[in-house]
Amino acid sequence: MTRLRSPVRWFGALAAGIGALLALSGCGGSASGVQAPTIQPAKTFQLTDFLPAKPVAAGRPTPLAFTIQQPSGAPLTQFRRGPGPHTGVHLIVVRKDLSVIVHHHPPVGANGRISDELTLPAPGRYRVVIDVYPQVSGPQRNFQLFRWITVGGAYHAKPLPPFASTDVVGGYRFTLHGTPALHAISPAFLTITVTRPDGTPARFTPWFGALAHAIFFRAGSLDYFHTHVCSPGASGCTSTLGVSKITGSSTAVGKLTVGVLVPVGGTWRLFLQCMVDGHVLTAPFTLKVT
Ligand SMILES: [Cu+2]
Repeated sequence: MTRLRSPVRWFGALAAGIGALLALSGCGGSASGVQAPTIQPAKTFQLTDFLPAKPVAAGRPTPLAFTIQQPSGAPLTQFRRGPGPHTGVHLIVVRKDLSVIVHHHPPVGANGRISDELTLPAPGRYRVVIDVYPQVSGPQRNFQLFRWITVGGAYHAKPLPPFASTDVVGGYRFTLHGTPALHAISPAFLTITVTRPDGTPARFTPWFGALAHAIFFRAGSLDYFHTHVCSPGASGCTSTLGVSKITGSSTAVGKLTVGVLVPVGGTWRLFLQCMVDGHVLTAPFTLKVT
């Protein structure tokens, strides 16, 4: 999905280059009497008036705001709605070394302005992924827009932890069963069980429209994908990558069948997020994809 927009950007750059060449060679001037074609910049969705515009301080609440501009130039104000997770605007901020993740679904103002606040704990660069579900007719599904935020200070990258099948978060134990064999563009499933601190199976509370969110980032390039586990019978839970589709499921208390679908091989970090007993839990797993 991240790749869909690049040809458009490339065309925009090409168009700008041709425009510059025409101007340099004098072909576009009215003096010659030749009518050159007028080439407009490529029309795409883009972010405008993004905040923060400057590096921010670690550990302090920072306003984050932006408007999504439509190809027409007007702000995007209509977003998909409904009970599932594929609605509105998803804001995901990840540190370059994948040691920190923030996942919000900020509200959208009537004028399309999206305003949020986040606290980034440590210096370094953070990738902002804005996953947008517009309410538009036609085949357009969701798309992503990107920015970087810099947190001032000396950056010390944390090495990515190796694969481990168990992750304990706030006393809740996430266990990945079996050894996953994962391949790019090929849908696969991970069976993960979650138990409470007292050992009983965790009961998931729907959060942002899903029982669990599986957010995938590739180490180094920060390629991104996102799948969901929804309540049985829920709609709007399927993620699509090209012609591949995937939907997670939960058939027993404390059990998640998590869909994995990523565009390229490499080392990926899965951030599995769910709400249990009023706590939002984020369990990261390192995965190898061939
Ligand atoms: Cu999600």
